[in-house]
Amino acid sequence: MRALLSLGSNIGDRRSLLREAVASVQPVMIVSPVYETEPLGGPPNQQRYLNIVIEIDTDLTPRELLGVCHRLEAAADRVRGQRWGPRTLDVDIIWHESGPVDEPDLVLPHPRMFERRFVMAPLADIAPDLAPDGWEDHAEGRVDQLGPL
Ligand code: A4P
Ligand code: MG
Repeated sequence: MRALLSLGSNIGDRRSLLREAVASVQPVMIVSPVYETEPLGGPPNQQRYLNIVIEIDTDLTPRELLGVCHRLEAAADRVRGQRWGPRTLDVDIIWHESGPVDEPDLVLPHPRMFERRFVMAPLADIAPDLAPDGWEDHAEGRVDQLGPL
């Protein structure tokens, strides 16, 4: 089944952290261009993020995939502190072909994706079918495309 993940990093060697995460999720079908993005939410004076979206082909259920996301974050030595605070690696599930999920600790499609240019710009590059017309008008935050990972 098709699933889309959003990855972001704003501490450490951001590009290497994204590369290592992508290399350890298999099979990855498509990797978006890398975007450098303005931090949304959280404390002031955070570094800019690097963000990507990837499409994977998976037999995992959304809940099993959430476990994979948390393992990838742990492998990047992420320390959970403040919500929306700086992080070595954040991996969110954006969308899963099996359909919507609405549980306390897992909501799909990701409820905040349409407001966030750091998700929508790379998503629209690789999965335009999931980006509704006019998304540009509803998404906030400045993003700059840097090119391939
Ligand atoms: N959770 C619920 N739904 C999902 C889902 N679809 N995918 C739960 C992944 N997780 C989901 O996340 C908290 C809990 O959300 C998870 O344990 C999971 O059970 P977290 O990663 O521990 O905490 P967080 O990331 O600080 O909170 P949250 O709500 O996930 O924040 P966001 O919305 O992910 O925002 N600015 C830029 N430019 N780029 C970024 O990547 N990221 C964030 C994080 C804020 N600002 C950013 C960026
Ligand atoms: Mg998260």
